[in-house]
Amino acid sequence: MRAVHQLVHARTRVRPRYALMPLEGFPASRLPTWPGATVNVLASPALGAGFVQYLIDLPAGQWGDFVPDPQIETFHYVLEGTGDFADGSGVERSLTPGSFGLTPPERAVSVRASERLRMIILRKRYEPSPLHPKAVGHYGHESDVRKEVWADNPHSLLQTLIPDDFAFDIAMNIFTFDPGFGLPIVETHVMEHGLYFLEGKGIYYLENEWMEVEKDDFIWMGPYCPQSFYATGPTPSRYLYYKNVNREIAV
Ligand code: UGY
Ligand code: MN
Repeated sequence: MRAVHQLVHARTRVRPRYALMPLEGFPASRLPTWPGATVNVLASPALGAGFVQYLIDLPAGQWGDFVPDPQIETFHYVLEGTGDFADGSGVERSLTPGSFGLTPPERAVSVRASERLRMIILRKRYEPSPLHPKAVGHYGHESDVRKEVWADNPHSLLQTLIPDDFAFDIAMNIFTFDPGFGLPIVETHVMEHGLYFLEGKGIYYLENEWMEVEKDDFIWMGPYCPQSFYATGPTPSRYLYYKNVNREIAV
C-alpha cells in the first residue's frame, strides 16, 4: 500500500495474452484449508491461464492443506522461512528457502510453518499420456540442481527443477542472468508461463511492449505470447517459471 500523498500510477498490465502484476496490487485472499495464511492468487482460469498459481504467506505455527484430488498435481517452492511438508502417504520433507516439490494427484499437500513461510504454489490438472497414465512426484532443493549454461552463454544459467522426462507434464525452471544478458531472441510458443521474479530487475518484452520488472513481480504469459528479456541493474536477475511441456496439444 502506498502512502496517501503518493500517486497510484502502476506497471500493472492485463491483456488477453499476458499479464504483469506487481505484488503491491494484490488484495489478499483466504483459503478454507489454509486458515491462517494470507494468499495472493497470481494466476487462474479467470485470467486466461490453464493453471492456478498462489503466493502463500503462512505465519509461524500455522498450517495449510490441499486435500487429495484425483486429477490435480501441486508444485511448491519455498521463497522464505522454514517448516515441514507431508503428502499423507509417506513423503515428509523439511522446508527451507529453495525447497521444492511436485506432488502428484491423489496425494495431500500438508504444510506447517516453523518460521513464517512464503511459498509459491502452482496447481494444474495432470495430463496423462498413453505411456504415463499416472503422475509421479519429485522433491528436492534448488542448491542440488545444476546450473546449466543456457544458449551457449555462461552469463545465462538454467536450473531444471523437474526432470525433463515424459513422466512429467510440467517444467519448473529457474533462470539466472548476469546484468546485460537475457533471452537472445523474441520467443513465441504454444506453452504458457507463470513467472515469479525472485531477484534483481530487468526489462521484459511481452507481445509488443517492453516493461520494467523487478523482484516479487508476477507475469503470466499465455500461448503464443511473444516474449523476451534482458537483465539490468547491478546484480544478477533470477526468475522461477512454469511451463506446460511433453504432451500433445488437444484438438
Ligand atoms: O523456456 C522458456 O520458454 C523460456 N526461455 N521463456 C522465458 O524465459 N520467457
Ligand atoms: Mn518461454
